Amino acid sequence: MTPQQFSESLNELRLRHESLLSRSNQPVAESNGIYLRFEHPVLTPAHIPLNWRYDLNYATNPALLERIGVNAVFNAGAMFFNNRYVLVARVEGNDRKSFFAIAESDNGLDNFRFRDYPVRLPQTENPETNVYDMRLTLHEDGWIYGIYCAERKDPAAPDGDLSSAIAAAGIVRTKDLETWERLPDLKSKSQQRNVVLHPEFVNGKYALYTRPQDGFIDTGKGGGIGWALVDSMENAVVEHETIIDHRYYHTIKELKNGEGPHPIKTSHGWLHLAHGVRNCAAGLRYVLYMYMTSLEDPARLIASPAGYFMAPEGNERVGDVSNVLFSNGWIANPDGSVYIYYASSDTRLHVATSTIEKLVDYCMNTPADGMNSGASVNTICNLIDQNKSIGW
Ligand code: M1P
Repeated sequence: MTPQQFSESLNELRLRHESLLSRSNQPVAESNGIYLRFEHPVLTPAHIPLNWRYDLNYATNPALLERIGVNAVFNAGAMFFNNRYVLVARVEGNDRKSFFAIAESDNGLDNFRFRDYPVRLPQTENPETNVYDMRLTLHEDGWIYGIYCAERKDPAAPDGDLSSAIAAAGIVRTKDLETWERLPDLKSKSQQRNVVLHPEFVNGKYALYTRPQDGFIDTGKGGGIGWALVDSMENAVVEHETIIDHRYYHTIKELKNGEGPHPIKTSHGWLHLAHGVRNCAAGLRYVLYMYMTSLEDPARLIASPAGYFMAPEGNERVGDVSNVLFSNGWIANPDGSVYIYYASSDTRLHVATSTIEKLVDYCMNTPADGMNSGASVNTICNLIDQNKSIGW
């Protein structure tokens, strides 16, 4: 390219990028009444700033080639901070390494822009190979905690096994989402992924949602979403874990499940968003589901609507790891609306909107799983009878 062509191509690249970043996002008309999906994802690899990907110097990159590719932007922790909607996204490079990067928007629905640099995460003395899926919790102790999966190669893997890994919960905290203090990883007898900090003290202790698992991928005997009280986040140790949301045969969470973002407090109880996984001929299928726990005892289940809340649809079904919806971030607004940030197929991040009122209604009034086909038919027949009795 001549210098003139270089500057024209760069200009084109900038315009395309800017038009993507400033594109407005509208709800799609079709809805089940519970939530609204939006027409565009809020973050994709194409949202990554150009100066993270291109050497923009004509002298060293005269053909304007992309030097550092980004494969996916997904699974974001979320919070409202300093009057902005903030997402801590999982960014995965073409080199398969994930890292965190913060994108912000004024309205939470579109115009998300990444900050100047990705997050430089402090390391422990045993540096991890890969990090992902940060859950953000503004705790009543005044700190914002980020808990994420810290993945390391399994030191006990036999020669030639380059896949076995160990999942642990990495912990950082911050007051400003700029400077991060690394705390020791969560100590637990089992491997852990999808660990989430509850925002309030419970009996004077920090409360964690856990997901005990025997292996890196398989939860094995890990029975579901766990609950553990720990004395301190500076040396967090799981001494005792109870399962609060179990996995069951022939349900959407038969194979495994995991807490999403930290639950939202409502006057009816704590609202939880989680993911459930089942296996099928096409591979693992990840869907989102909800449940509620009691205000008096956040570990006690009070509502468990059957089945999934959201499942992959249309283009969401296709991506790097197809047939996956995953969420680790949502934001409850003061007006009662809730913005749910969910990723599809480990590739891109979307938003869906609902309200506390609708989500509580959904949880409390959707029939629970009867655990067999006959019970499901009875539930439908009861509804038909009720409707017939009022002339429908
Ligand atoms: O690929 C789907 C998801 O798999 C993992 O989640 P879980 O531990 O529940 O199986 C995570 O790697 C997650 O990031 C990913 O979206």
